[in-house]
Parts: sequence; structure tokens; C-alpha cells
Amino acid sequence: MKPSFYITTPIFYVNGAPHIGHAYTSIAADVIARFKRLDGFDVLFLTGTDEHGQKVEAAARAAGLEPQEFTDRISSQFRQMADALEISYDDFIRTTEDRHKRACTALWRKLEAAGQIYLGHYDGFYAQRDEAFYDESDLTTGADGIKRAPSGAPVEWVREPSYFFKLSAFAEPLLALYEQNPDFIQPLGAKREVTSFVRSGLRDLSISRTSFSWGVPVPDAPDHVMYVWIDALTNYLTGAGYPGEAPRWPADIHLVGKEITRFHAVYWPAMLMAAGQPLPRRVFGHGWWTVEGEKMSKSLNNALAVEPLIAQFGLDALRFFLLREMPFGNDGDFSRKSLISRLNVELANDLGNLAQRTLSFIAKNAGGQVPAGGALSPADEAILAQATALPDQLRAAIDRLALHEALEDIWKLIRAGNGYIDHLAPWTLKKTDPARMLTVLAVLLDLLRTVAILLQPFMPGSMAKMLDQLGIPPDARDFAALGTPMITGAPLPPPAGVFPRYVEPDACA
Ligand code: ME8
Repeated sequence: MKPSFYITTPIFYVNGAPHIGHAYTSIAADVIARFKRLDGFDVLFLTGTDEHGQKVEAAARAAGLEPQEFTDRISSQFRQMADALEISYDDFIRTTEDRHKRACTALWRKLEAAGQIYLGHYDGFYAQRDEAFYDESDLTTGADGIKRAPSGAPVEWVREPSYFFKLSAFAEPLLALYEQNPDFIQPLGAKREVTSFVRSGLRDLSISRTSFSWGVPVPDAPDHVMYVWIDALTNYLTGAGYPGEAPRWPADIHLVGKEITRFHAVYWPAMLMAAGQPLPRRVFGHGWWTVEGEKMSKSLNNALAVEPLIAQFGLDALRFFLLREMPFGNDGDFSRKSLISRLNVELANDLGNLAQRTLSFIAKNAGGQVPAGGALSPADEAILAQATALPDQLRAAIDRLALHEALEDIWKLIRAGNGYIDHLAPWTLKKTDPARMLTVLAVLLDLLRTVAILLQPFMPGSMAKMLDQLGIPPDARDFAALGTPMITGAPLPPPAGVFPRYVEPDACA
């Protein structure tokens, strides 16, 4: 039986259109999911939309629509974006679905039965924009007299009856969890922040609202809807089939942006412990993108949509750029200039040329078929050894979620391949030693196959094209196929470039 692997993205709020930030998390999770599938895992990859709460209700009203109609509309935009990005999700969850309401109700009842929920009333400062409460000490008062949360969101004083979850009892168990599972929260900065937050003590969490109705009703308390974060976090259980017979829980990785690590690494495991459920294995909070040096925001109206970028540069150039440009876990800046430079230098030059040079040379000088190689020289053996070592290097990098390192490791081999072809010069061997020329070409083909197979998770469309050109049948493209001999004599289709150089339109004028 295949080992199983369950990965999730956050479910995105439907109060605004999808943008490059949402795309980033989705692409990163997609790369990991595709990598694990090619490596023989039975993968469950969940994404979706977070559709309840006061913020969404308010956005629907502002658009002049009923919340359900509004959420249907925006949720489908998120799904369209995921499809345009070729995100290979197995399930797209919407929190307005019945299966999810069933899961929320079941979890709530479990917590209630375990004595972890009580009715009280809440008064405090609430920021609707963040869907979160704040301590007065966290707030600042502007010149306009308005109190604001650290995120800049205005807060208001709220007083209402509310159910509470006994979060305060979980500080010690959570600290023990972080200590016994050093990888539970990553990267290290996020772990330190969360640990010190928990060390400073936890207060019980208000988990229901009576001031609006767009949410999952609390069982047997129809005036209350569940706090949107309780509802949202539960999506990961719903996606695993909870409360059915054999849910595919726990998740191996919750991939999220750094600003919501705390919800995933504190509230969520505490609730799961309280309900007697297994805990996710890892929460990874990645960094944030700015766009051309600016923070994306509604007020600046600069949220970058992905479709125009795909149309202009191609999907795989965008996927590649996002994962290559900044170390996974850090913050970074999205600029068209850097995207174009990576596309032209690394995709068109380094990789595209290596493939094109090799394949067109084979088409012209080796009968357009996989050449039969002879005895290997030390140079051949050295580069083939580098290729053979690559899959394990990538497994290690992907397991650490060092996606940028995985790409750098692949590029080291590509650069070595370009050095090899320049140094061994098959165009010269053609005149001096045609048998040796065939061996060099066979080595290059093998190298390109390794590169293309291992790059599939990052650039599925372009690598499918490249593997077609290398004559690799669809059933010989997973990682288990690496290292099997190429079929000598197999015909190769006429070569065609996979990554054309990008030239600015006005540069042609
Ligand atoms: O927080 N750079 O949803 P959300 C990188 N519904 N990633 C970014 C980004 C940026 N500039 N902007 C957004 C929510 N993201 C809740 C989650 S989960 C149970 C509930 C990504 O629509 C990043 O993954 O505000 C971030 O965590 C997420 O979008 C926030 O999406």
C-alpha cells in the first residue's frame, strides 16, 4: 500500500478577489503534492474558501447581494484561479457546504461533551477586518480618535453573550507539544513567536457570536453562530472525511501565510487535543510578497491578479519565479523585471538551450533517435553521478520545505550539463570520434530526462512537453522511473523550444 500524505492550503476569505498572494501558497502546496505523488505517495491535497463571518456578510451587503449568492460568485473565482494555475487539488472545500456544517457540529458536540465549552459573555475590542479580538494594551489611538489593532484595522467595543473554549488550560500541553515535536511549527522565527505567545499565558477563547447570523449555528443555541476561525479551522477535518468512519486525519502539513500561523499552531491543536483528535504533524508559515516594493492592499488597489501574468509570461514561468525568487519562509518582492530576467536567464538560456542544443543536434546528427552510448569516461561518470544523487537531495529539501533549495539543486545539474556539452563539444567529436559523440549525446539525454522528471512538480505543463520531446512515455515519468535505462533507438519527435525568450513588446518596435 502507498504511504499517505495530506497537505492543505488556508481556505481563502471570499470578501475580495484572489491575487498573487493566494496563488503563492497554492502553488507551493501544489509542488509538494505533485512531488509526493510522483514519489509514490497517496496524496490528499485540500484547498478551498472560507465563506462565513461578519466580514463576508458585510462585503456581500456592500455588493448588494445575499451572502450565499455573493460567496458562490467569489468562491468560483478562487476555483478558477486554482485551475488556471494547474493546482492539482483533490478537493475544493467551501465552508457553506453541508458536509462542513456537519463536521463543525460534530466537533462542537465533542468539545461540549468533554466539558471544554461554557457559556459566558464577552466584552472586548473586536476588529471586524481581522475577525479577531485584541487586548487594550495592543491598541493604538490615532489622531482621528479611532482605536486600531496592530494590523491597522479599526476596533470596536463589543459586549455579547458568548460560548467560550477553555483554551487557558492548554498552555502547558501546547508547550510540551512544541518541545517534543521540534518541527511542529516552522520556520524557526514563527516557532519562537508562537512559543513566547503561549508562554505569556492563554485566555479562554470566545467561540460564538450573536451579533450576526452568517455562520454555522451552534447546536441547541440558535441565537449563536460559531466564531469564524473555529468554523474555518475545522475545514481540515471536513476535508479528511470527519466525522465519517475512517477520516484521513491527521494532516501532514498545514501550509499557511505567517500572519495566521498562530491560529494554526495554538487554537487548532488545543481544540483537537480537547476533542481527543490526533494533531497535524506540521504547520509552516511562509513569508509575504510585496508587489514592486508596495504592500498589496485594498486601499492602494494594487492586488495583483494572476491571469494577466499567465497570459503574458506563461504559467510555468510564473510558478517557477514565485518559488525561485525568494527562499521559502522569507518575505520577498514581486517585480516584473526580476520575473523577466529569471525567465530569460534560467528557463530560456540555462534549461531551454541545453535541451534545444542537445535535441536539435541529435535530430541532425544522430538520426533523430535515442543514441546508443559506449564506454563512459570519468567526465560522463561524474555528471551522471550528480544526476543520480539528485532525487534524494530533492526529497530532503522538499521534506524541509526548502523549495528554493530544491530548484537550486536542479539548476546546479543544469549548469553542469551546459559545462559538459561545451567542454565535450559533440560538434567537434562528430568529425573526430563519432562513436564518442553518440555516448556524449546519450549522457546528455539521460541528464535531461532526470531534470525534466524532477521539475514536473514545479512546471508540469512545460515538463510534459519536454518529456514528450525526450521520447519518455507517460508511464515512465515518475521518480521510480529514474535510473532505468533509456530505450536506445527509440525515435524522438522533432525538437521545439519549450521556453521562448521574453522580449518586451516595445523593444521590438
Ligand atoms: O486568512 N504574500 O484568508 P485570506 C503571501 N480565511 N501570501 C499571501 C499574501 C501575500 N501578500 N496575501 C495572502 C484567511 N496570502 C483565512 C484563513 S484557514 C483555516 C483560514 C496567502 O483570504 C497566505 O497563505 O486572508 C495567507 O495566509 C492567506 O493568503 C490569507 O488568505
